[in-house]
Amino acid sequence: MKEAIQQSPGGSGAPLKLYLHPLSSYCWKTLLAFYENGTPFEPLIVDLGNADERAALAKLWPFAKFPVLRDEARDRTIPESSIIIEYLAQHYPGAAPLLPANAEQARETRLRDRFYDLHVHQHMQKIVGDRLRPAGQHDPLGVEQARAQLRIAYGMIERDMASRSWAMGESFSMADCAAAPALYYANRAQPFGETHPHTAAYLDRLMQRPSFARVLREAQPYFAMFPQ
Ligand SMILES: N[C@@H](CCC(=O)N[C@@H](CS)C(=O)NCC(=O)O)C(=O)O
Repeated sequence: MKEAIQQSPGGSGAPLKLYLHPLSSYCWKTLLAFYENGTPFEPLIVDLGNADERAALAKLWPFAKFPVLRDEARDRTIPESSIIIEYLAQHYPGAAPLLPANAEQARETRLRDRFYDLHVHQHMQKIVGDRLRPAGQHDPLGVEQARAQLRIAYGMIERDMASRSWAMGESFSMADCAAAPALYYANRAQPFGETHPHTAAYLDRLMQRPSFARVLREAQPYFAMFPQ
């Protein structure tokens, strides 16, 4: 596994190791949380096409999906992007709380995080993933169903973002960490720039945010690998 992402301050030797790939949308979501708070960590790039690296990741999380966080100081392995963000908020809090202390607002933030993962991100992955399937094994019905679900989600986001800067209002939160990669790649899979101006403006704000601009900059050398 390589370390090709610029180290966060104090990164090398930091107790937190993040297994990731710089092109992976769910990894972007957790990178945003690290960068928002300047939390030191060691990025470990996993090439899933390499059997040894895949096996090493599967030892930590048998599904061999990233991101996976390893906290050496606490001897804990944490999979799942939302749970990693919650873990950081709990054990390594920074200046930018990504989950509100207020229980009602925290639940609402989790709902929006789920919304972006399940109703945008997942459908985007279905469309993009279908391009990687071997000839003769595509799933046009599944892709059309994913597109229909995305259209519903875009309509809901458009209504919400007409009156707010970020997913939860005026504070950047875990829900925005979920929204940024989901909308970035969804806009490539099923563009919304012409039809959903508030959603497009929200994506622009996300892309201008220093944490996400950094994620995109670091992914740049890998973009040629993205299936068109
Ligand atoms: N629910 C998981 C999803 C993780 C996920 O799907 N990761 C993708 C990359 S964006 C992955 O590892 N794909 C590799 C594979 O499925 O083989 C999370 O939130 O972390």
